[in-house]
Amino acid sequence: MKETLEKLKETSIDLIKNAVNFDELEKLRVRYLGKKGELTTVLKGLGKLPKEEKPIIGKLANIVKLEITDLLDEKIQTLEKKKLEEKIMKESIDITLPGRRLDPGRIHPITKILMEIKEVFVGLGFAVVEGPDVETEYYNFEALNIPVDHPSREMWDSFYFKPGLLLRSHTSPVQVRVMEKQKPPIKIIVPGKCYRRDSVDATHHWMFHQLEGLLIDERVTFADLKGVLLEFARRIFGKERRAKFIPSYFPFTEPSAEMAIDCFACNGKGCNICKQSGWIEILGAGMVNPKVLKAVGYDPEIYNGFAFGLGPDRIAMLKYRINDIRLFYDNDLRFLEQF
Ligand code: 2NL
Repeated sequence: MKETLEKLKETSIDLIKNAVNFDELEKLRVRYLGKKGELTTVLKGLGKLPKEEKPIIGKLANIVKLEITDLLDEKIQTLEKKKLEEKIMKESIDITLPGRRLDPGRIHPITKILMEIKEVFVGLGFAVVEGPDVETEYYNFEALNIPVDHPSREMWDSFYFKPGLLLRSHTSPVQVRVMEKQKPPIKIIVPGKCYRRDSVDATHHWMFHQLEGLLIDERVTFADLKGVLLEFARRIFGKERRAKFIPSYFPFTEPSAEMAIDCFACNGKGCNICKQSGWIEILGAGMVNPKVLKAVGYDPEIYNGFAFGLGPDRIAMLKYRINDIRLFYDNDLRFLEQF
């Protein structure tokens, strides 16, 4: 009997030690300590033993039972610990894994050129002003000395909401609004969107940008205009640029001129960009027409000034060598991602 117990103890300890999961462990518990378990059977059979063996075997059987119970408890704890460790391993974050790449987007080429141009004029002391895209005929045309029979006032050249109300065809009305509200000196630039009923092609779009400038003070000269605009041209297209001013016409300036710079691509020798002429027209300008000054209540005998208008779309096309204005407005990432 004693040997049976010793053997039972040995195998059970061995099996419990080698158990790899709770299932196996539970089976072993039933096998030894269950109602019909091997050890239980021994304990139940104690009564049938001879009197002198009873206490010895009984004591031994109880020791074995305690040992098995302890070992089972211990093993349960070991398995639980192992299970927890596995869970932690599985759920932990691998901080060495590279993160998902963010694509934060980028600056649109028109925005980029506007930032560059604004930087130049702000550096020269100009303030940046913006105004409404929807304008009245008065601010868009009348105050700017654009006569009623001027072609741009016809229905097919501007987007009208109703008679007297339209999408602005240039940014000039904003300057008129500023002059109405403020006394000279005035030194502003006005960037913004403009709208005209043009057919879309490589150089035209029904929505485009304009940036106009206005300087009003006492005794302003055409030399002031040339100084400011030459500085602008050199800052955007290179400090070696030269400029020429070609007589032109605008209803809101007198005299008026187109400003051309020597070609920044060929230094005036003649190339594709300047169409072999060596010169590139970059803006229109002039001395503000006294009629415009009168319309906003300024005395042209005291105040005068210069104004200019340029197309950021065109400037960006020249500077970044883009040959189609539609690329700015198609929202094609293959194009936009290059900026
Ligand atoms: C061009 C020419 C120009 C102006 C715009 C202006 C505005 C006021 C008074 C006088 Cl309020 N003039 N603006 C003057 C000359 C030319 O734009 O070719 N732009 C793309």
